[in-house]
Amino acid sequence: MTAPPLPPSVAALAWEAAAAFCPAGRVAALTPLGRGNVHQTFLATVTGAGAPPFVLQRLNLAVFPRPEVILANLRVVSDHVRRRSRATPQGAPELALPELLSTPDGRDGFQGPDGSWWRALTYLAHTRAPLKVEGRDHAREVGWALGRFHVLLADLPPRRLRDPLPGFHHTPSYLAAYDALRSGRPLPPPPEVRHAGRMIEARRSLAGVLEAARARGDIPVRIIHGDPKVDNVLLEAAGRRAVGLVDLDTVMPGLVLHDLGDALRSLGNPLGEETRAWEEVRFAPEMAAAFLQGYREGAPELLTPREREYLYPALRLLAWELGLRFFSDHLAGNVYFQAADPEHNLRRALVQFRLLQSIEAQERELRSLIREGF
Ligand code: GN1
Ligand code: MG
Repeated sequence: MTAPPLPPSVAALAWEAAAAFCPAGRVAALTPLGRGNVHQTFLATVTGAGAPPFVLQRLNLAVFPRPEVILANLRVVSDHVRRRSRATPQGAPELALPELLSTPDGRDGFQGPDGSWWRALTYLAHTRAPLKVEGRDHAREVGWALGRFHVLLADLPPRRLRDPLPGFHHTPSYLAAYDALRSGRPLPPPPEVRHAGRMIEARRSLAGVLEAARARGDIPVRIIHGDPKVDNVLLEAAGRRAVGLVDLDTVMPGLVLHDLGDALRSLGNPLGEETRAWEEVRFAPEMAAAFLQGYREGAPELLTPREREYLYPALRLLAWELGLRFFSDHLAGNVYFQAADPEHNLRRALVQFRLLQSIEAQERELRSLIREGF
């Protein structure tokens, strides 16, 4: 989505923050970058010192009230992956991650006089991040990158990371928050709103499927990305290989099934999650098959048989969970996900619910391609 224009006071702060990370050069331009729903992101170009461009982000403190936690986690994760990454024939790491830049006095963040928090990250140049799946090759590359990411972090003790977002991907909590928001009141009359409400009601029992498995000890806790949607995987600008992953704020101890379900619901939707044509949305099994093939190449021995059994429920769950989160935010007045207009989060929810119906209609085929894919 296009970020709303910054109020002049925030724009002035953005320049001040950028300058704080750039003592040697002069910041020449700040341009909006990416399509994140949470932080505000800019590319800062620098003149004068031959310094490379960098990424500047104003952190969303409503979503991440403890910026020091996400900054510390990012250091741990990027250091670990850099050390573990094998080198490509060109000498680059097999998987590049953005790294934190610090101010000359050694701080990882810049705090504005208005309480805002800003951080600077290395910009991974010569890459692109398609918003929607472009084809099977792309889906396979996304799978490979996520598999490598899981493997490279598999020996990092989960206690090295702090929980940046308590309750993230805890689906029963999202359902409880939805119920609290409704507090027994009927939904507003528009048919799309009623449809979204029914999509939630009819699947209440789905909410606990992974949490119950976690509580029984059926599936292990591992370090996950948390938000491996298709546009968080960087491809070579002039090629088709995946070369990096971005958006590491939700890297945390969790269930890889959350990552796998989220990546699948994202790249299995060729129209993309921002489409207005929500009634046309379909889940594409051939993309799922290519993704799983890539994941197996990246992480050949990681998943246990039990995790594989939960892959179909996880895919269903993650499409439903995101629909529930978008719809709840629509009812709450768009307080969490940045919205371009008042119906934006409703449309996003309808996209996920239509995807879910398509997933459910193809259950047999999907279960069998998952069985064959591993
Ligand atoms: C949010 O900001 P962005 O777009 O990277 C959200 C994810 C959702 C995603 C859907 C911290 O991520 O969980 O899957 O939107 N991130 C957070 O586009 O809630
Ligand atoms: Mg994100």
